[in-house]
Amino acid sequence: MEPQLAATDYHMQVATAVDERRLWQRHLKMAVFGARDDGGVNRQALSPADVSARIQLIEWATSRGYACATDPVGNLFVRREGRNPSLPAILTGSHLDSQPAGGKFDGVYGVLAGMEVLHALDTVGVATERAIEVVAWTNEEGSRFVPGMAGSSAFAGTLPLEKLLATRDREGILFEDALASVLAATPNVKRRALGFPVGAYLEAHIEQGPVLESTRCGIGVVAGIQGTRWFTVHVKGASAHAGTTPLAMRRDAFKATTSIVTALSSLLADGDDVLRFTVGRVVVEPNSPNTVPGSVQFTIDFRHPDFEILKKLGDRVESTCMEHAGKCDILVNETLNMSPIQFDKTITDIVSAAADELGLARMFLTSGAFHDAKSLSEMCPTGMIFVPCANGISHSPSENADPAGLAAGARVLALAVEQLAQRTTLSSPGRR
Ligand code: HGY
Ligand code: MN
Ligand code: MN
Repeated sequence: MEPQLAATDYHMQVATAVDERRLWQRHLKMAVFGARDDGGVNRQALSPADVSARIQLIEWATSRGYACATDPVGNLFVRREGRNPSLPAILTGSHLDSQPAGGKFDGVYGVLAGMEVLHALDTVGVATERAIEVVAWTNEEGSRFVPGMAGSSAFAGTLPLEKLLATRDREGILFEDALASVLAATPNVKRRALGFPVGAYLEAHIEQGPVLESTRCGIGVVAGIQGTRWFTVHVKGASAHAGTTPLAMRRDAFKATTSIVTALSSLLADGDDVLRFTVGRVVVEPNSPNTVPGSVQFTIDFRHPDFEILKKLGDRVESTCMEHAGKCDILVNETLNMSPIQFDKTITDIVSAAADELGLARMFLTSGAFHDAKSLSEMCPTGMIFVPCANGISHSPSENADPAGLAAGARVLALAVEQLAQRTTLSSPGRR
């Protein structure tokens, strides 16, 4: 029995025009930029590898006649024109930067799936009312320049441009200087102002968790994103000789850090295993085997889907550090405070309908990871589509996905984006 073709059978043509093989090959090509010996990727924001990935995206875009543009924080846009240029474009995309020991799919999938949407609409010859722009947001990961989602936050106006440009990485390199080298490497890309009206935003991403794979569900309709709070803690003691300094005279910054992290682990313990608490970066100085550490800087990544819990416990982080600092001085700096968000019902309905039209199993889920879609949700109807990744692993060289799964997500994205691009009126954000 032939599957019932959807009412608009050009949808099936568009979905079919998404090319699984091209999508997969482009992932392998992008994985060359920042390739690690262990099969992972180190393509940190505004690095030479990031520049190469940007140049590759621009090449694919210009070979199809799309206009490219970049803004004052390096967000990169690929535009397919619509019939009505006065209507705000539909944006889709994600990020090209990766973790230092990242994988081949986190972020880049959303950019390449967006390019498949443009390609498929061209192949079928579908004109849309609104323009569609594929975007690669700058510095989503936040591992080189803190905080994450920096480019999309600056675009949405929630992170001041001057503050971002003045941010330094751990080598002391200014974001502004690193960006200048990126822009210099792409001189022919049109410059545009920071921020512009957006009709709607839809981002495709690997789930980075085990739910879809374990439930054999190919499409995640993302209902929202849990909240995240980031802190950097500086524990200041005194360097001293490891052999001659009595313990009673020490201001050992590392020993103080162990007490602090133990206390934070108690504060942020959760028998239901919903709360997420990570100390991912620890810098011990002077980092010598026979010198008592005089300084430790460490990071706190705390996440929870419930606003009240995030607030109540997050607000106790600083005092907990102070209470367990011993003879050391403490400086706590909150670098990210992102409340949990719910995505627009308009968007989740369209994504659900697109998955149904393609006969793909789908389920709602909340994202444990943050994404640039959080920034866009402040300014327009926004949503996300997840696809499974192997064993739910991400932020790891063993991150993996399968070609058919990636293509299925891109097909749902194509139908959903096309539908949004045909609508001359779209609700403003916040109408859930
Ligand atoms: O950390 C995050 O949630 C994102 O993957 N950068
Ligand atoms: Mn990501
Ligand atoms: Mn990531």
